[in-house]
Parts: sequence; C-alpha cells; structure tokens
Amino acid sequence: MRVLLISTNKIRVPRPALPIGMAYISAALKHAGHQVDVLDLLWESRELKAVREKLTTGTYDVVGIAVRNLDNLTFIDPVFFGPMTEKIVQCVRKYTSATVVLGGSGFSVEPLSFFEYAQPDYGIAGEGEAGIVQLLDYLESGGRRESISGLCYLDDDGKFCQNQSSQAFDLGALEPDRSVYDPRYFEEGVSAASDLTRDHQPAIETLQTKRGCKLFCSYCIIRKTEGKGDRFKDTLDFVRDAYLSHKNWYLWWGLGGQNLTDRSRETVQAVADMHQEYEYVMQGKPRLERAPKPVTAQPLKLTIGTK
Ligand code: B12
Ligand code: SF4
Repeated sequence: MRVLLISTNKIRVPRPALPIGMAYISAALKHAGHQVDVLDLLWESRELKAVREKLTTGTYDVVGIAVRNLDNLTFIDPVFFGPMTEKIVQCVRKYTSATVVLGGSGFSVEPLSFFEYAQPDYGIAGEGEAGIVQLLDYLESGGRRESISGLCYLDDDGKFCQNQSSQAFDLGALEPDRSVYDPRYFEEGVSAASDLTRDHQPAIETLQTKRGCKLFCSYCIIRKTEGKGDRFKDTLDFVRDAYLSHKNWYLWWGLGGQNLTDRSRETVQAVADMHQEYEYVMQGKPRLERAPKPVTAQPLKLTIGTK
C-alpha cells in the first residue's frame, strides 16, 4: 500500500527531536513491502498548506500521523498540540479517501481522549511496528481487528476499543529508517533559543538500547509507550546501530531518568572497548560526549565479526 507518514512535532526547545518513532514505523512498513513517503512538519511554516500539497501531488491509501508530544510540558507557556492534529485529520479527509491512523508517544499517553479529540479512523497505542503492518494487512485482506497490536478503533456500536500491545517487536530486528531524517536536523541553529538553552544546538541522534521498564514508578508513562518489563537490544545489534548513526556521534544515556542497568553498562562497555574516547562513560557520567575523532568502520567491523 502507499503510505504517507506525517510527523507533527514542531518543538525546537531545548532542541528538535529526530522523528525516531516515524523512522521505525517507516522501516517496518518498507520491510513489509509497502511504499512510504514522509512529510516532516518541523520544516513547514504553513503546516496545513504543506499537508494539502503533499496529498494533492501524491496518492495514498493510508496516512499515518505521528504525535510525539501532546503538549510542551512547559508550565510558563503551555501549548496543546491537539488542534493541529485534528486539523490535519480533517485535511486528509477533505482531499483524499485514505485511512487515517494516529500513533506516537503523545497519542499513547492518552489514547482514548486523543482519539475522541482528533477522530482518526484508527490509532495505534504503544510501540507501532507490529500494529501498523497488521493494520495494513487487515485493510488489504480483512481479518480480525481485535488481534491487531495496540489498535484503537470504534466498534460497530461506536464504542471505543483499545487492543493490548503485543510488545513482541524485537528491537534488534530492524534499524530505524534514517532516510526520513531531514539533513537540516544536524545543522547548528536548528534549535530555538530560550531560557532553557544557552546556545543553538543541533538535534541529537537517539539510539535505543532497550524498550520498556521493569519498574513501576507511579508518575511514569513508559508502560503506555513501551510496555512493562525490560526488553534489551542485543549489544552487538546496538553497536551496529551506533555505527550506522555515527555521523552525529552523540548518545543520550538514561533517557528521561531511565536507569543505567547492568545490561546497559555492558552495551556502553562494548562501545567503549572500541573507542578509548568513551572510557570515562564507565566512570558514571550520564552522557557520552561527541567523539574527538571520527568513528572508523574498522574496529566496529572487527567487533561485530566476533558475534
Ligand atoms: C528520549 C525522550 C526525550 C529526549 C529526546 C532526545 C532525542 N534526541 O530524541 C529529550 C530529553 C530531549 C526530550 C525532550 C522532550 N520531551 Co521527551 N521523551 C523521551 C522519551 C523518554 C523517549 C522518546 C523516544 O525517543 N522513544 C523511542 C521511539 C522509537 O519511540 P516512539 O517515539 O514512542 O515511537 C514508537 C510509538 O510511539 C509508535 N509511533 C511513533 N510514531 C508513530 C506514527 C504512527 C502513524 C504510528 C501508527 C505509530 C507511531 O511506534 C514507534 C515505534 O515503536 C519519551 C518517553 C517514552 N519512554 O516514550 C519522552 C516523551 C516523548 N517526551 C515528552 C515531552 C513532553 C518532551 C518535551 C516537550 C519536554 C520539555 N518540555 O522539554 C521535550 C520535547 C522535545 C522535542 N523537540 O520534541 C512526553 C510526550 C507526552 C506529552 N506529555 O506530550 C514523553 C512521552 C514523556 C512524558 N513525560 O510523558 N524527550
Ligand atoms: S523508566 Fe524510570 S521512571 Fe519510568 S518506571 Fe522505569 S525507572 Fe521508573
């Protein structure tokens, strides 16, 4: 099927976040044989005009809308992103007969409320790789909606339903489709200056070492976005991923306060073993700094070769 993925994230403070969720969805769709086109609204000053132009110049069976943030979580200047998503859904309906699917961490935090607000055909709550492919299979060939991972939909009586997310996706099975990243993300000056930022900073490449968490901190949303329990990426799969993304050689560690677990330490050690520059990471610093020297393929190839 022909799929358009739209990233709606416009936040440039403290810096723009690469649309890694969309990159994983794109990879899963392409892997399943679908055609994928993307529109990243970060680069568009007139969002609806950009959506309309995309919809009228291409033909799409499905439009997937990635909602990373529901709001900006900023007390002094709160912004809710629901209205823009709703308008995009309406725009898709006006110009095409494509099926509209919402997904993303923002959507997953409040699937019912956001579904009611934006009124898509479907939503996928939680990680989306399995669900989006199963949904397209269903749209093409029929079957049971009840078995689609994380699917949100209205049943025949108009009642909202949300399927369990299967959490069966193997993080090592797929690299994110980095072709969806606009090169402008990596230019200085792409972030917006604010009280929070001292200077302009380019985006940071995000690499996932695991999904989910085995802990249950009451305030945390990870169960909704990634699921319960730790699912680690194999160390060498991570190293390969790190190599593929090495042009922007930053790693975030302990994202959003997530624990540096023993297994994650093993992963960092694998990277550190390859590059002396990273030794200090094991001394407990929270973040890897930009490598002083470019990463070369040779040691990585050797390490991956020992798997
Ligand atoms: C890492 C992270 C950050 C890092 C980002 C670093 C970077 N280089 O990207 C930092 C610390 C900078 C950050 C900042 C912010 N973050 Co943040 N962040 C996260 C975190 C921990 C992981 C996000 C991530 O990368 N996940 C990995 C990808 C692969 O997963 P994903 O995006 O969820 O995508 C999957 C699914 O959602 C789905 N999916 C995604 N898109 C689509 C599209 C379709 C069509 C479908 C079907 C499915 C689908 O499938 C994907 C693959 O499985 C989440 C919490 C969490 N664990 O989810 C919060 C989270 C996303 N952040 C949040 C927020 C609010 C922010 C800030 C606004 C906070 C602030 N005031 O500064 C900023 C905004 C930054 C920006 N420019 O957008 C909220 C969003 C919810 C909300 N309330 O709006 C979250 C959920 C945390 C929370 N407290 O609730 N963040
Ligand atoms: S990710 Fe962090 S905050 Fe969330 S449950 Fe796990 S340990 Fe707690």
